[in-house]
Amino acid sequence: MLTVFSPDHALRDAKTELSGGELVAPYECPARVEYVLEQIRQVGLGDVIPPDVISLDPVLRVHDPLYIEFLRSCWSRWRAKGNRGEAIPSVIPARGMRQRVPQNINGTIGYYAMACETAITEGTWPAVQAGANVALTAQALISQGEAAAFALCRPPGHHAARDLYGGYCFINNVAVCAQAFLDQGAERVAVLDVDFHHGNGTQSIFYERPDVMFLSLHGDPQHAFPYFLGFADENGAGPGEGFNHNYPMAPSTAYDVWSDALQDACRKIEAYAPDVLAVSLGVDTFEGDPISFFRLTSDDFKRYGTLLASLKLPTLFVMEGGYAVQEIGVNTVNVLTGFASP
Ligand code: SP5
Ligand code: ZN
Repeated sequence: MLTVFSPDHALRDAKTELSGGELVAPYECPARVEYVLEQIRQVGLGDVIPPDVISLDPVLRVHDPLYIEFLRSCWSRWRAKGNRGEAIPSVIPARGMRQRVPQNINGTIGYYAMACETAITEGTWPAVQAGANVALTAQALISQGEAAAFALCRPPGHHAARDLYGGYCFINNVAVCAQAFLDQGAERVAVLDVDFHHGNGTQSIFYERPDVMFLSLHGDPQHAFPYFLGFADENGAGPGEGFNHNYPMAPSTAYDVWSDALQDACRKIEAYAPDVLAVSLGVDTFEGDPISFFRLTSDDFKRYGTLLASLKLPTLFVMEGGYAVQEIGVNTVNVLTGFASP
């Protein structure tokens, strides 16, 4: 299996994350994907290739142009106001407030935020853009006939909505790829999100559409980020009714229960008969993850990789979360080898 990777991910190197009322070192750090890369080489998964240079057009198929302009200009606008720390919002347009974009960057940033842990920094935009190009280059490989490809993206994407960043995400890489498949002739795309957290951004982008089925296995939002979306009764709306499936699961869920949910999701994917499968691959379901509460073991990742291969669909894997940095390489590559050599 080919992997697409760009060293430009390292430009996203925030010093702060708002956590428990403190500014801590971010969980979503550059070392994460370097461990994955090292393990890919260790097991000989396949060649690692750089992304193509791609315009923002496919990104603008799922994101608001003014939001993308905000991401591009946020850091310089933030600094120009005399702010000394990394860019985080202090006010959000909550219930009853007007949903309008203010001119002052201290307001603009709150308008576009779905969470406040994620700081915007000097190199964030070029890293985010490189990450989208990584995803789209892997997507193009599948379009051109590869059976599978791995987009080793960073930062992750699945919490980013049409005009919202947060949860460490800015551009929704998997959503951009799903739309690109459709724009290149696919009729139906399934997006399966196995990251520990609900893929609220991907869900919201496709919620009213039947051409993308979204399925997410995740920590019950009563207890886990993003808290305000990802419940079992969210099944899609309008023409998208019946094409969204959530599997919220309780603290301490292990592979027996988790894999039952995955098999149910696989049956729904089979019935949908998509042209292609895109997997939001987060490995923060691992028992050792510092911010999550599932109990998957490193071997379990290989097991479910094999399960995914039984769908026999062209499959694009897109890197999302996973914060047990020492083990992220083994866990991620176990999914890919379980898939490629079942
Ligand atoms: C892509 C992805 O996995 N995003 C996850 C975003 C999670 N944001 C909230 C993190 C809260 C961390 N709290 C740490 C408490 C440790 N004791
Ligand atoms: Zn996650």
